[in-house]
Amino acid sequence: MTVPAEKQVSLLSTRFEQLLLRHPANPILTSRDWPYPINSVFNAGATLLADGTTLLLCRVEDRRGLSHLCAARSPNGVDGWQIDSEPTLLSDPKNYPEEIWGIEDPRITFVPELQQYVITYTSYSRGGPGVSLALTKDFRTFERYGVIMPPDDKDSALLPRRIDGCWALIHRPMTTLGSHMWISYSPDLRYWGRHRLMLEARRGAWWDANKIGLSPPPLETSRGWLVFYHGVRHTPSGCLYRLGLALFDLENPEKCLLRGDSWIFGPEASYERHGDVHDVVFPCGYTMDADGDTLNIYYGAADCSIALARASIRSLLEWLDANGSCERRQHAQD
Ligand code: BMA
Repeated sequence: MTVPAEKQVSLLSTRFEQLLLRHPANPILTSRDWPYPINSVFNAGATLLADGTTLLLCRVEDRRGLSHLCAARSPNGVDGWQIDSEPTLLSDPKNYPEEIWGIEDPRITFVPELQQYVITYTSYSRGGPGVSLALTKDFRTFERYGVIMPPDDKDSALLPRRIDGCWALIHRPMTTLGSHMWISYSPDLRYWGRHRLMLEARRGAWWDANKIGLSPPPLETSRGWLVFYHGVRHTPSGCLYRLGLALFDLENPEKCLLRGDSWIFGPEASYERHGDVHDVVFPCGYTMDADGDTLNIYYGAADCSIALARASIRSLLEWLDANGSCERRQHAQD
């Protein structure tokens, strides 16, 4: 007898604590939902608008292989999506040459001080991927600040408030020593400095060895900044993208308080295991329910679709208390 794919997933999953629960309607958005011809839709930034609408700013790949961003709005964050009838934010290589090969993987931070959403995204330049920033009030018009971190750099998000008077940006420069998470500071969102290593990829056989990156923007909790990050494991059959959890000090966000040893979410369902790029779960955003505890995490699945998983902030913190340490980071630095 063949066990249906979804049953196999739940059999596998019951062996570990399930912190992120997949929505039964997954995948919630695919290329078939799009009002114009596209290859794929994945890796979406997410936010709740003032009227309670869920807005996803989706990475859409066309059939040249280049990406742009397109907004999808839903009253409940699961279905009934109203998708912009044409690209919402297209690359503009005439004015921003760093966007020549498209724009990708947006993260959205609502900044109360500015009363605007700050979007950080990957601009794909001739020199490789860099980080660009744009501001918007309504996801219809955008003020572009251009490239703020030169190549190779990506996986970036802004903290929603200043730290010690400065804006703080997490990002992932690539170096010959590995791909680690860094944090940089700015007085005005344009000029960045005081670069600090924030979280290192581990080494050897670890699931998050050699290459990590921020997933959605950090979430401010009373215990610290809760950070989902992805770890990339290189295997003979390709890369495995999984999700880990860490907690950072509220007023000193480069200080790691806790880091989980194991991943908390990885590709298991068929739409995560098979696609344009197999075995990828890649969240770029979440919304929070009115209970102040439930997170709706939106993630790209296998670079082909957008899926939704729910998690409780309280349970994530409890899991970190039981499973987190920062010793290994200390060792790595030593
Ligand atoms: C990463 C990013 C993501 C992508 C992932 C898997 O490097 O480029 O956009 O989802 O690879 O292909």
